[in-house]
Amino acid sequence: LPQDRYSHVKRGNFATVEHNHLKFFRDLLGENRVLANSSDCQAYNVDWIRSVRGYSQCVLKPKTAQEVSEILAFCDKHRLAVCPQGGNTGLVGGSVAVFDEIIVNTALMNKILSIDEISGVLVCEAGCVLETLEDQLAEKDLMMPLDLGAKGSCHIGGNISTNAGGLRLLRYGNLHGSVLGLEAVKANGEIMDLLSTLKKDNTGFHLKHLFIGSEGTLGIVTKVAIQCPPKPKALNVSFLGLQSFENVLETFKLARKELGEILSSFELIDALSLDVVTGYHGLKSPITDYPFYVLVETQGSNVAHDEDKMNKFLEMAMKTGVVEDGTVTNEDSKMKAIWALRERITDGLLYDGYVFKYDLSLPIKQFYGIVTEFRERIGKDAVRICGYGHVGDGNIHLNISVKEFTQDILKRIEPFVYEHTSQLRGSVSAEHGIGFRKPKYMHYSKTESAINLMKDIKRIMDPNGILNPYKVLP
Ligand code: FAD
Ligand code: 2HG
Ligand code: ZN
Repeated sequence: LPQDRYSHVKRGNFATVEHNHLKFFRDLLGENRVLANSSDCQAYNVDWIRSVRGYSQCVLKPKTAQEVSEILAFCDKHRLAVCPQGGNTGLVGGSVAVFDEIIVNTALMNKILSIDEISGVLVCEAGCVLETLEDQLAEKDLMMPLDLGAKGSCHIGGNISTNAGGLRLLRYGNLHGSVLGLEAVKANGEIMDLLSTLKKDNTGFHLKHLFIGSEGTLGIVTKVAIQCPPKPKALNVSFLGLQSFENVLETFKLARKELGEILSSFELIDALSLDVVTGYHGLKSPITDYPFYVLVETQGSNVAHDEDKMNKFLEMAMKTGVVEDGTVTNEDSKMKAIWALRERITDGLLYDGYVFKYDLSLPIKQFYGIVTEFRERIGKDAVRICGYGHVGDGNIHLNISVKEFTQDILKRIEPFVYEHTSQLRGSVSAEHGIGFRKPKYMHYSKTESAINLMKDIKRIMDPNGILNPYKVLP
């Protein structure tokens, strides 16, 4: 039975969706925005990496905060559990139902409300797709302060709810900094208007932060105000080949020193990660084979100045021998092709079979050690053990792929991977969140008192626990 699928998680004491509930939703949203048969709901029940599957028999597609408010007030009153969903690209199983929770999907809340060309403030609804926002802002010489491989599908509300990091966090910071305000609906249906567009506002507790990164457990984000940087006039991307991880670190140090304020990204790809995209996707690497590759990007406002800096950085890196080969470009199509080598690793890995994913923050010097450690521990029993990620943010993506999932391999990876991270005072979830897959590991990165305070906040904001149950909190 669906409700007995997990030994460690039992279905909560929630009501089951019935005809009278569906009638209420249909009266509120109309026929087309209430999906209530298994085949229509199927795609909304499976996550992007196909690692979890729910049994929701009801997907709702509100268009306004008022509709979200009426849905949640009704669900709270009738003890119906709810799973908020954006683009469903989350990587920790937070965005799909675990059992039969009602899925509230934000796809139709996709209006841009305003773009202020002087202050660079964008106000939009939560269901706007990140790439659409990027395209619209580009017309006004602005850009989004975050970018990730899932940009074509993920929603800004989902990004905020996961506090997504992405490829340029090193330069533009995380969403706790760039989100100026937001509107969210609490579990009881109350609409919280925190949609400030002010840069400075120290009037009391900064409540917006409760919704940034809480993965739909405290409310449904319906609108956002974001500070957007100007679109850079000058862009350069270099792709470098290196012999060792020590050389990667030396190169990072040099990049920070020589590129200074224009450094916008410093990403690592190891050889086995590159094989994923050259092999499965048929992408071409612009340089010959190395154990490590680094993608360095600059964004600035002066073409000649930026090129000078990038060239000087490359010259120094090659002269000292830390970088052995490399290519640099400012041509749009070539930059895109280089970025694809980094962005398409995640979907390529799925062709290996089942993928164990670990999204860790580690002290930068010990950043890659975890990959070598696992190669020794698991060796040929895995199809691939690779590491890539955001060197500039101390965030590695350790991926261990196997032909198919087995408990034996799982036991050889966990809890060791979390213990190791905890011993180094790292984070067991750098940017993807906790979702359904990791609540029981949160204690490796958070103290008991911190977890208890989170539980207290949850009780105050969602006393009946209807919002994303089984997720985040242990
Ligand atoms: P969903 O997957 O739909 O939901 C994610 C979580 O947020 C769920 O818990 C859901 O319940 C909740 N949620 C969604 N919308 C709302 C809302 N409006 N209100 C309240 N709760 C809500 N992440 C990074 O941090 N950095 C990366 O570089 C990165 N790259 C990625 C690349 C690929 C190819 C993929 C597939 C994923 C990547 N991710 C990355 C994962 C990342 O978390 C998501 O892509 C993105 O932030 C989630 O947005 P979404 O709209 O798809 O949210
Ligand atoms: C990235 O940086 C994403 O590409 C996904 O965060 C990481 O696939 C992963 O493990
Ligand atoms: Zn990442």
